[in-house]
Amino acid sequence: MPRALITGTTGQDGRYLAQLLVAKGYDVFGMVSGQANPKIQMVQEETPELEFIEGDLQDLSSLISVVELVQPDEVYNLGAISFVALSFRQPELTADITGLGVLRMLEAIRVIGGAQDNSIRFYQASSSEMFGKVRATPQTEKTPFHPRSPYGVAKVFGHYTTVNYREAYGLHASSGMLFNHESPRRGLEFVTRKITNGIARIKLGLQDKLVLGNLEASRDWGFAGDYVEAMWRMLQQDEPDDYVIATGETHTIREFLSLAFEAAGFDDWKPYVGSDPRFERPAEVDVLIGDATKARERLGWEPKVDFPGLVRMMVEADIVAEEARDNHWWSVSRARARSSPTTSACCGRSTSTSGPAPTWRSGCTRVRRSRSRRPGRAASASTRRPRCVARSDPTRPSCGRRATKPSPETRCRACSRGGRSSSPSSTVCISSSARCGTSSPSSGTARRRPPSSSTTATRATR
Ligand code: G4F
Repeated sequence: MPRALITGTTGQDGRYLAQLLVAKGYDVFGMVSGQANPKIQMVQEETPELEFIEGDLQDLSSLISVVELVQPDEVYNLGAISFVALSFRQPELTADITGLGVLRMLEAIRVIGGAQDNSIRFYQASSSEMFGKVRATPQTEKTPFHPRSPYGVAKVFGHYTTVNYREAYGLHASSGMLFNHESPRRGLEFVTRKITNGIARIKLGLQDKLVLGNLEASRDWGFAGDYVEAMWRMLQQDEPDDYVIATGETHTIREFLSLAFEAAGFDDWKPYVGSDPRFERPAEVDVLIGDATKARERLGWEPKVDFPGLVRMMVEADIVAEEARDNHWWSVSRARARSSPTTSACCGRSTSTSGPAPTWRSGCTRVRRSRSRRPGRAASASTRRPRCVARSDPTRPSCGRRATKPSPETRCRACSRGGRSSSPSSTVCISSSARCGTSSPSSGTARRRPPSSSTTATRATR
Protein backbone atom coordinates (compact mmCIF):
# COMPACT_ATOMS: atom_id res chain seq x y z
CA MET A 1 0.00 0.00 0.00
CA PRO A 2 1.50 3.41 -0.92
CA ARG A 3 1.99 5.82 1.95
CA ALA A 4 1.24 9.53 1.75
CA LEU A 5 2.06 12.35 4.15
CA ILE A 6 0.00 15.54 3.98
CA THR A 7 0.82 18.82 5.72
CA GLY A 8 -2.11 21.20 6.20
CA THR A 9 -4.42 18.19 6.58
CA THR A 10 -7.16 20.06 8.41
CA GLY A 11 -7.44 22.74 5.72
CA GLN A 12 -9.85 22.62 2.79
CA ASP A 13 -7.43 20.97 0.34
CA GLY A 14 -5.97 18.60 2.92
CA ARG A 15 -9.42 17.25 3.70
CA TYR A 16 -10.31 16.62 0.04
CA LEU A 17 -6.89 15.16 -0.71
CA ALA A 18 -6.98 12.81 2.29
CA GLN A 19 -10.32 11.43 1.12
CA LEU A 20 -9.07 11.06 -2.46
CA LEU A 21 -5.93 9.18 -1.39
CA VAL A 22 -7.80 6.91 1.02
CA ALA A 23 -10.19 6.07 -1.82
CA LYS A 24 -7.19 5.23 -3.98
CA GLY A 25 -5.91 2.79 -1.38
CA TYR A 26 -3.17 4.86 0.29
CA ASP A 27 -2.19 4.81 3.92
CA VAL A 28 -2.62 8.49 4.67
CA PHE A 29 -0.86 10.41 7.43
CA GLY A 30 -1.86 13.96 8.26
CA MET A 31 0.67 16.18 9.95
CA VAL A 32 -0.78 18.50 12.57
CA SER A 33 0.98 21.12 14.64
CA GLY A 34 0.27 22.63 18.02
CA GLN A 35 -1.72 21.30 20.89
CA ALA A 36 -5.38 20.30 20.69
CA ASN A 37 -6.05 21.42 17.12
CA PRO A 38 -9.83 21.98 17.25
CA LYS A 39 -10.40 20.65 13.73
CA ILE A 40 -8.83 17.23 14.28
CA GLN A 41 -11.96 15.57 15.59
CA MET A 42 -14.09 16.79 12.71
CA VAL A 43 -11.53 15.69 10.12
CA GLN A 44 -11.11 12.33 11.85
CA GLU A 45 -14.87 11.75 11.71
CA GLU A 46 -14.87 12.75 8.05
CA THR A 47 -11.97 10.41 7.16
CA PRO A 48 -11.59 7.76 9.89
CA GLU A 49 -8.74 6.05 8.00
CA LEU A 50 -6.55 9.14 8.31
CA GLU A 51 -3.78 8.91 10.87
CA PHE A 52 -2.57 12.09 12.54
CA ILE A 53 1.05 12.74 13.33
CA GLU A 54 2.57 15.69 15.16
CA GLY A 55 5.04 17.91 13.39
CA ASP A 56 5.60 21.55 12.60
CA LEU A 57 6.78 23.31 9.45
CA GLN A 58 8.71 25.69 11.71
CA ASP A 59 10.70 22.87 13.27
CA LEU A 60 13.09 20.93 11.04
CA SER A 61 13.84 18.22 13.59
CA SER A 62 10.14 17.45 13.95
CA LEU A 63 9.86 17.12 10.17
CA ILE A 64 12.80 14.74 10.04
CA SER A 65 11.13 12.61 12.72
CA VAL A 66 7.82 12.63 10.88
CA VAL A 67 9.34 11.62 7.53
CA GLU A 68 11.42 8.94 9.26
CA LEU A 69 8.41 7.55 11.08
CA VAL A 70 5.95 7.63 8.17
CA GLN A 71 8.40 6.54 5.44
CA PRO A 72 6.16 8.15 2.83
CA ASP A 73 6.14 7.45 -0.89
CA GLU A 74 4.54 10.83 -1.48
CA VAL A 75 4.58 14.09 0.50
CA TYR A 76 1.99 16.79 -0.20
CA ASN A 77 3.02 20.09 1.33
CA LEU A 78 -0.23 22.03 1.72
CA GLY A 79 0.52 23.60 5.11
CA ALA A 80 0.83 27.39 5.07
CA ILE A 81 -0.46 30.68 6.35
CA SER A 82 -2.79 30.83 3.36
CA PHE A 83 -4.87 33.91 4.04
CA VAL A 84 -3.33 36.74 2.04
CA ALA A 85 -4.76 39.50 4.26
CA LEU A 86 -3.24 37.88 7.36
CA SER A 87 0.16 37.75 5.67
CA PHE A 88 0.26 41.56 5.67
CA ARG A 89 -0.30 41.56 9.43
CA GLN A 90 2.08 38.67 10.17
CA PRO A 91 4.69 38.81 7.39
CA GLU A 92 7.49 37.18 9.33
CA LEU A 93 5.37 34.25 10.45
CA THR A 94 4.14 33.87 6.86
CA ALA A 95 7.69 33.87 5.49
CA ASP A 96 8.66 31.29 8.09
CA ILE A 97 5.79 28.83 7.58
CA THR A 98 4.73 29.42 3.97
CA GLY A 99 8.25 30.02 2.64
CA LEU A 100 10.90 28.44 4.86
CA GLY A 101 8.54 25.60 5.77
CA VAL A 102 8.96 24.29 2.20
CA LEU A 103 12.74 24.32 2.54
CA ARG A 104 12.55 22.47 5.86
CA MET A 105 10.28 19.77 4.47
CA LEU A 106 12.52 19.29 1.44
CA GLU A 107 15.52 19.06 3.74
CA ALA A 108 13.77 16.42 5.85
CA ILE A 109 13.04 14.45 2.66
CA ARG A 110 16.65 14.82 1.49
CA VAL A 111 18.04 13.74 4.87
CA ILE A 112 15.78 10.70 5.29
CA GLY A 113 15.43 9.68 1.64
CA GLY A 114 19.02 10.41 0.67
CA ALA A 115 20.66 13.01 -1.53
CA GLN A 116 20.70 10.54 -4.41
CA ASP A 117 18.03 8.21 -5.80
CA ASN A 118 15.62 9.58 -3.29
CA SER A 119 12.33 7.77 -3.87
CA ILE A 120 10.08 10.18 -1.95
CA ARG A 121 7.93 12.24 -4.29
CA PHE A 122 7.09 15.79 -3.27
CA TYR A 123 4.20 18.10 -4.15
CA GLN A 124 4.45 21.81 -3.37
CA ALA A 125 1.26 23.89 -3.21
CA SER A 126 2.35 26.92 -5.18
CA SER A 127 -0.15 29.64 -5.92
CA SER A 128 -1.44 32.01 -8.59
CA GLU A 129 -0.71 34.76 -6.04
CA MET A 130 2.87 34.46 -7.30
CA PHE A 131 1.77 36.12 -10.57
CA GLY A 132 0.34 39.06 -8.60
CA LYS A 133 0.58 42.16 -10.76
CA VAL A 134 0.38 40.03 -13.84
CA ARG A 135 2.88 40.39 -16.66
CA ALA A 136 0.81 38.41 -19.17
CA THR A 137 -2.78 37.22 -19.55
CA PRO A 138 -3.73 34.41 -19.23
CA GLN A 139 -0.99 33.18 -16.90
CA THR A 140 0.97 30.06 -17.83
CA GLU A 141 3.91 28.18 -16.31
CA LYS A 142 6.18 30.63 -18.15
CA THR A 143 4.63 33.87 -16.92
CA PRO A 144 7.11 35.82 -14.74
CA PHE A 145 6.19 36.33 -11.09
CA HIS A 146 5.34 39.63 -9.47
CA PRO A 147 3.93 38.85 -6.02
CA ARG A 148 1.91 41.53 -4.24
CA SER A 149 1.83 40.28 -0.65
CA PRO A 150 4.10 38.65 1.93
CA TYR A 151 2.13 35.50 1.19
CA GLY A 152 2.90 35.74 -2.55
CA VAL A 153 6.58 36.42 -1.85
CA ALA A 154 6.79 33.42 0.49
CA LYS A 155 5.12 31.21 -2.14
CA VAL A 156 7.67 32.33 -4.74
CA PHE A 157 10.43 31.29 -2.33
CA GLY A 158 8.77 27.90 -1.79
CA HIS A 159 8.29 27.45 -5.53
CA TYR A 160 11.89 28.16 -6.46
CA THR A 161 13.16 26.05 -3.56
CA THR A 162 11.16 23.14 -4.97
CA VAL A 163 12.67 23.71 -8.43
CA ASN A 164 16.13 23.93 -6.86
CA TYR A 165 15.83 20.62 -4.98
CA ARG A 166 14.61 19.01 -8.17
CA GLU A 167 17.61 20.31 -10.11
CA ALA A 168 20.23 19.97 -7.37
CA TYR A 169 19.30 16.60 -5.84
CA GLY A 170 17.18 15.04 -8.57
CA LEU A 171 14.17 14.93 -6.27
CA HIS A 172 10.81 14.11 -7.81
CA ALA A 173 9.50 17.50 -6.68
CA SER A 174 6.56 19.07 -8.51
CA SER A 175 4.80 22.33 -8.02
CA GLY A 176 1.12 23.08 -8.68
CA MET A 177 0.42 26.75 -9.36
CA LEU A 178 -3.17 26.56 -8.27
CA PHE A 179 -5.56 29.37 -8.99
CA ASN A 180 -8.29 30.09 -6.42
CA HIS A 181 -10.20 26.95 -5.54
CA GLU A 182 -13.22 26.95 -3.30
CA SER A 183 -15.80 24.65 -1.78
CA PRO A 184 -18.21 24.38 1.14
CA ARG A 185 -15.09 23.51 3.20
CA ARG A 186 -13.43 26.82 2.45
CA GLY A 187 -12.53 28.88 5.54
CA LEU A 188 -14.92 31.67 6.44
CA GLU A 189 -12.16 34.26 6.05
CA PHE A 190 -11.97 33.85 2.27
CA VAL A 191 -14.27 36.01 0.20
CA THR A 192 -16.33 33.28 -1.48
CA ARG A 193 -17.23 31.49 1.74
CA LYS A 194 -17.71 34.75 3.60
CA ILE A 195 -20.29 35.62 0.95
CA THR A 196 -22.12 32.29 0.84
CA ASN A 197 -22.19 31.92 4.62
CA GLY A 198 -23.32 35.52 4.98
CA ILE A 199 -26.12 34.97 2.48
CA ALA A 200 -27.32 31.89 4.37
CA ARG A 201 -27.39 33.89 7.61
CA ILE A 202 -29.20 36.80 5.97
CA LYS A 203 -31.78 34.40 4.57
CA LEU A 204 -32.35 32.92 8.02
CA GLY A 205 -32.60 36.34 9.66
CA LEU A 206 -29.38 35.87 11.63
CA GLN A 207 -27.46 38.65 9.94
CA ASP A 208 -28.46 41.82 8.13
CA LYS A 209 -25.54 42.69 5.94
CA LEU A 210 -22.38 41.46 4.36
CA VAL A 211 -19.46 43.86 4.61
CA LEU A 212 -16.70 43.43 2.05
CA GLY A 213 -13.65 45.15 0.61
CA ASN A 214 -12.71 45.48 -3.05
CA LEU A 215 -15.52 44.15 -5.25
CA GLU A 216 -13.68 44.78 -8.52
CA ALA A 217 -11.03 42.09 -8.01
CA SER A 218 -11.37 39.23 -10.45
CA ARG A 219 -10.39 35.62 -9.83
CA ASP A 220 -10.24 32.30 -11.68
CA TRP A 221 -12.30 30.21 -9.26
CA GLY A 222 -12.51 26.43 -9.45
CA PHE A 223 -13.71 23.63 -7.19
CA ALA A 224 -11.15 22.37 -4.64
CA GLY A 225 -12.28 18.75 -5.06
CA ASP A 226 -11.21 18.89 -8.71
CA TYR A 227 -7.88 20.52 -7.88
CA VAL A 228 -6.62 17.86 -5.44
CA GLU A 229 -6.98 15.33 -8.25
CA ALA A 230 -4.45 17.40 -10.23
CA MET A 231 -2.01 17.28 -7.27
CA TRP A 232 -2.13 13.51 -7.21
CA ARG A 233 -1.73 13.23 -10.98
CA MET A 234 1.44 15.36 -10.85
CA LEU A 235 3.11 12.85 -8.56
CA GLN A 236 2.16 9.93 -10.82
CA GLN A 237 4.19 11.34 -13.74
CA ASP A 238 7.58 9.86 -14.62
CA GLU A 239 9.15 13.31 -14.49
CA PRO A 240 8.48 16.06 -11.95
CA ASP A 241 7.35 19.43 -13.31
CA ASP A 242 5.37 22.62 -12.66
CA TYR A 243 1.74 23.02 -13.68
CA VAL A 244 -0.84 25.78 -13.75
CA ILE A 245 -4.19 24.50 -12.47
CA ALA A 246 -7.10 26.77 -13.37
CA THR A 247 -10.46 26.93 -15.12
CA GLY A 248 -9.52 29.55 -17.72
CA GLU A 249 -12.40 31.84 -16.68
CA THR A 250 -12.28 34.92 -14.52
CA HIS A 251 -15.11 36.57 -12.57
CA THR A 252 -15.32 39.62 -10.34
CA ILE A 253 -16.50 39.56 -6.73
CA ARG A 254 -19.59 41.42 -8.01
CA GLU A 255 -20.39 38.53 -10.33
CA PHE A 256 -19.94 36.06 -7.50
CA LEU A 257 -22.27 38.12 -5.32
CA SER A 258 -24.90 38.35 -8.01
CA LEU A 259 -24.94 34.60 -8.72
CA ALA A 260 -24.77 33.66 -5.04
CA PHE A 261 -27.67 35.88 -3.96
CA GLU A 262 -29.66 34.64 -6.93
CA ALA A 263 -28.99 31.03 -5.91
CA ALA A 264 -30.46 31.84 -2.48
CA GLY A 265 -33.61 33.35 -4.02
CA PHE A 266 -32.79 37.06 -3.73
CA ASP A 267 -33.48 39.37 -6.69
CA ASP A 268 -30.88 41.99 -5.85
CA TRP A 269 -27.70 41.72 -3.77
CA LYS A 270 -26.92 45.43 -3.44
CA PRO A 271 -29.16 46.22 -0.46
CA TYR A 272 -27.42 43.52 1.55
CA VAL A 273 -23.80 44.37 0.80
CA GLY A 274 -21.79 47.13 2.45
CA SER A 275 -18.17 48.06 2.10
CA ASP A 276 -15.40 48.71 4.59
CA PRO A 277 -11.84 49.72 3.70
CA ARG A 278 -10.62 47.42 6.50
CA PHE A 279 -11.16 44.54 4.09
CA GLU A 280 -9.00 46.08 1.40
CA ARG A 281 -5.33 45.15 1.10
CA PRO A 282 -2.23 47.35 1.02
CA ALA A 283 -1.48 45.95 -2.45
CA GLU A 284 -4.12 44.13 -4.47
CA VAL A 285 -3.99 41.44 -7.14
CA ASP A 286 -6.51 42.79 -9.63
CA VAL A 287 -7.17 40.06 -12.18
CA LEU A 288 -6.09 36.43 -12.35
CA ILE A 289 -6.89 33.98 -15.12
CA GLY A 290 -4.94 30.79 -15.72
CA ASP A 291 -4.19 28.72 -18.78
CA ALA A 292 -4.10 25.05 -17.75
CA THR A 293 -3.30 23.68 -21.22
CA LYS A 294 -0.18 21.88 -19.99
CA ALA A 295 -2.10 20.13 -17.20
CA ARG A 296 -4.81 19.13 -19.65
CA GLU A 297 -2.34 17.73 -22.17
CA ARG A 298 0.15 16.03 -19.83
CA LEU A 299 -1.95 15.10 -16.81
CA GLY A 300 -5.26 14.60 -18.61
CA TRP A 301 -6.73 16.93 -15.98
CA GLU A 302 -9.63 19.29 -16.41
CA PRO A 303 -12.09 20.91 -14.01
CA LYS A 304 -15.49 19.25 -13.69
CA VAL A 305 -17.41 21.88 -11.71
CA ASP A 306 -18.08 25.18 -13.49
CA PHE A 307 -18.45 28.61 -11.92
CA PRO A 308 -22.26 28.69 -11.53
CA GLY A 309 -22.18 25.11 -10.22
CA LEU A 310 -19.55 26.03 -7.64
CA VAL A 311 -21.47 29.08 -6.42
CA ARG A 312 -24.70 27.08 -6.14
CA MET A 313 -22.96 24.25 -4.30
CA MET A 314 -21.52 26.64 -1.72
CA VAL A 315 -24.72 28.61 -1.17
CA GLU A 316 -26.83 25.49 -0.76
CA ALA A 317 -24.35 23.89 1.64
CA ASP A 318 -24.22 27.03 3.77
CA ILE A 319 -27.99 27.32 3.99
CA VAL A 320 -28.24 23.70 5.14
CA ALA A 321 -25.38 24.16 7.64
CA GLU A 322 -26.72 27.39 9.12
CA GLU A 323 -30.23 25.93 9.43
CA ALA A 324 -28.80 22.93 11.24
CA ARG A 325 -26.79 25.17 13.57
CA ASP A 326 -29.85 27.27 14.27
CA ASN A 327 -31.97 24.20 15.00
CA HIS A 328 -29.24 22.82 17.22
CA TRP A 329 -29.14 26.07 19.17
CA TRP A 330 -32.85 25.84 19.76
CA SER A 331 -32.72 22.19 20.81
CA VAL A 332 -29.99 22.93 23.33
CA SER A 333 -31.94 25.87 24.71
CA ARG A 334 -35.07 23.77 25.07
CA ALA A 335 -33.20 20.93 26.71
CA ARG A 336 -31.66 23.34 29.20
CA ALA A 337 -35.04 24.91 29.88
CA ARG A 338 -36.54 21.50 30.59
CA SER A 339 -33.75 20.33 32.85
CA SER A 340 -33.78 23.38 35.13
CA PRO A 341 -36.64 23.89 37.64
CA THR A 342 -36.45 27.65 37.13
CA THR A 343 -36.29 27.63 33.38
CA SER A 344 -39.68 26.54 32.19
CA ALA A 345 -41.06 30.05 32.09
CA CYS A 346 -39.73 31.24 28.79
CA CYS A 347 -42.12 31.54 25.91
CA GLY A 348 -39.05 31.20 23.71
CA ARG A 349 -40.33 33.15 20.75
CA SER A 350 -37.94 34.70 18.31
CA THR A 351 -38.03 38.47 18.69
CA SER A 352 -36.30 41.51 17.39
CA THR A 353 -33.25 42.71 19.32
CA SER A 354 -33.82 46.31 18.29
CA GLY A 355 -36.72 48.55 19.24
CA PRO A 356 -38.17 49.36 22.61
CA ALA A 357 -40.62 46.59 23.33
CA PRO A 358 -39.92 42.88 23.26
CA THR A 359 -42.38 40.60 21.59
CA TRP A 360 -43.61 37.66 23.55
CA ARG A 361 -46.19 35.09 23.01
CA SER A 362 -49.55 36.38 24.01
CA GLY A 363 -50.04 35.99 27.76
CA CYS A 364 -46.37 35.73 28.66
CA THR A 365 -45.27 38.62 30.86
CA ARG A 366 -41.72 37.58 31.42
CA VAL A 367 -38.99 40.18 31.05
CA ARG A 368 -36.42 39.62 28.41
CA ARG A 369 -32.75 40.09 28.87
CA SER A 370 -31.50 42.91 26.71
CA ARG A 371 -28.35 41.87 24.88
CA SER A 372 -27.13 44.84 22.97
CA ARG A 373 -24.62 44.01 20.34
CA ARG A 374 -21.26 45.65 20.45
CA PRO A 375 -20.29 47.42 17.24
CA GLY A 376 -18.07 45.31 15.04
CA ARG A 377 -19.11 42.05 16.63
CA ALA A 378 -20.68 39.33 14.63
CA ALA A 379 -24.36 38.68 15.08
CA SER A 380 -24.87 35.30 16.63
CA ALA A 381 -27.90 33.23 17.25
CA SER A 382 -27.75 34.22 20.89
CA THR A 383 -27.69 37.96 20.20
CA ARG A 384 -30.43 37.67 17.63
CA ARG A 385 -32.73 35.71 19.86
CA PRO A 386 -33.10 37.20 23.33
CA ARG A 387 -35.13 34.93 25.48
CA CYS A 388 -37.12 35.12 28.63
CA VAL A 389 -34.80 35.48 31.63
CA ALA A 390 -37.17 34.18 34.28
CA ARG A 391 -34.97 31.09 34.20
CA SER A 392 -31.98 33.03 35.50
CA ASP A 393 -33.95 34.96 38.06
CA PRO A 394 -35.62 32.65 40.60
CA THR A 395 -37.45 35.62 42.17
CA ARG A 396 -39.62 35.98 39.10
CA PRO A 397 -42.67 33.77 38.96
CA SER A 398 -42.80 31.30 36.19
CA CYS A 399 -45.43 31.70 33.51
CA GLY A 400 -45.31 27.95 33.16
CA ARG A 401 -44.86 27.97 29.42
CA ARG A 402 -42.48 25.69 27.70
CA ALA A 403 -39.89 27.14 25.42
CA THR A 404 -40.81 26.45 21.85
CA LYS A 405 -38.86 26.91 18.71
CA PRO A 406 -40.68 28.96 16.11
CA SER A 407 -40.88 26.97 12.93
CA PRO A 408 -40.30 28.84 9.68
CA GLU A 409 -44.06 28.83 9.23
CA THR A 410 -44.54 30.97 12.33
CA ARG A 411 -42.23 33.70 11.13
CA CYS A 412 -43.46 36.70 9.22
CA ARG A 413 -42.82 36.20 5.55
CA ALA A 414 -42.55 39.92 4.89
CA CYS A 415 -40.05 40.98 7.50
CA SER A 416 -38.71 37.70 8.97
CA ARG A 417 -39.52 38.69 12.52
CA GLY A 418 -41.06 36.29 14.94
CA GLY A 419 -44.70 35.87 14.13
CA ARG A 420 -47.76 34.10 15.36
CA SER A 421 -49.94 31.98 13.23
CA SER A 422 -53.42 33.37 13.29
CA SER A 423 -54.69 30.87 10.82
CA PRO A 424 -53.24 27.77 9.27
CA SER A 425 -52.70 29.64 6.03
CA SER A 426 -51.21 32.91 7.17
CA THR A 427 -48.51 34.33 9.40
CA VAL A 428 -48.96 37.72 10.98
CA CYS A 429 -46.09 39.87 12.12
CA ILE A 430 -46.31 40.68 15.81
CA SER A 431 -42.97 42.36 16.21
CA SER A 432 -43.86 45.49 18.16
CA SER A 433 -40.46 47.12 17.69
CA ALA A 434 -40.74 47.31 13.94
CA ARG A 435 -44.10 45.92 13.14
CA CYS A 436 -44.57 45.41 9.47
CA GLY A 437 -48.21 44.47 10.02
CA THR A 438 -48.20 42.18 7.09
CA SER A 439 -50.27 39.10 6.84
CA SER A 440 -48.71 36.80 4.34
CA PRO A 441 -49.24 33.27 3.16
CA SER A 442 -47.10 30.78 5.01
CA SER A 443 -46.27 28.97 1.80
CA GLY A 444 -43.97 31.72 0.52
CA THR A 445 -40.36 31.12 -0.38
CA ALA A 446 -37.43 33.14 0.97
CA ARG A 447 -37.96 35.11 4.13
CA ARG A 448 -36.70 38.63 3.62
CA ARG A 449 -35.42 40.98 6.22
CA PRO A 450 -34.95 44.64 5.37
CA PRO A 451 -31.37 45.77 6.02
CA SER A 452 -30.90 47.74 9.19
CA SER A 453 -27.79 49.82 9.61
CA SER A 454 -28.03 49.68 13.40
CA THR A 455 -27.65 45.94 13.39
CA THR A 456 -25.13 45.57 10.63
CA ALA A 457 -22.98 42.57 11.36
CA THR A 458 -19.33 42.52 10.42
CA ARG A 459 -16.64 39.99 10.97
CA ALA A 460 -13.74 42.26 11.59
CA THR A 461 -11.06 39.71 10.92
CA ARG A 462 -12.17 38.52 7.49
O1 G4F B 1 -10.80 34.99 -1.04
P1 G4F B 1 -9.56 35.78 -0.93
O2 G4F B 1 -9.10 36.10 0.44
O3 G4F B 1 -8.47 34.97 -1.75
P2 G4F B 1 -7.07 35.40 -2.42
O4 G4F B 1 -6.47 36.58 -1.78
O5 G4F B 1 -7.28 35.49 -3.89
O6 G4F B 1 -6.15 34.16 -2.09
C1 G4F B 1 -6.61 32.82 -2.18
O7 G4F B 1 -6.31 32.28 -3.44
C2 G4F B 1 -4.91 32.11 -3.69
C3 G4F B 1 -4.77 31.50 -5.06
O8 G4F B 1 -4.61 32.52 -6.00
C4 G4F B 1 -4.28 31.24 -2.64
F1 G4F B 1 -2.96 31.09 -2.89
C5 G4F B 1 -4.50 31.87 -1.29
O9 G4F B 1 -3.97 31.02 -0.28
C6 G4F B 1 -5.97 32.02 -1.06
O10 G4F B 1 -6.54 30.74 -1.04
O11 G4F B 1 -9.70 37.16 -1.71
C7 G4F B 1 -10.10 37.21 -3.07
C8 G4F B 1 -10.33 38.64 -3.47
C9 G4F B 1 -9.19 39.60 -3.10
O12 G4F B 1 -8.94 40.44 -4.20
C10 G4F B 1 -9.75 40.43 -1.97
O13 G4F B 1 -9.24 41.74 -1.88
O14 G4F B 1 -11.48 39.12 -2.78
C11 G4F B 1 -11.22 40.44 -2.33
N1 G4F B 1 -12.11 40.75 -1.20
C12 G4F B 1 -13.03 41.74 -1.19
N2 G4F B 1 -13.64 41.77 -0.02
C13 G4F B 1 -12.12 40.13 -0.02
C14 G4F B 1 -13.10 40.78 0.74
N3 G4F B 1 -11.42 39.08 0.45
C15 G4F B 1 -11.69 38.67 1.72
N4 G4F B 1 -11.01 37.60 2.20
N5 G4F B 1 -12.63 39.28 2.52
C16 G4F B 1 -13.36 40.34 2.07
O15 G4F B 1 -14.19 40.89 2.79
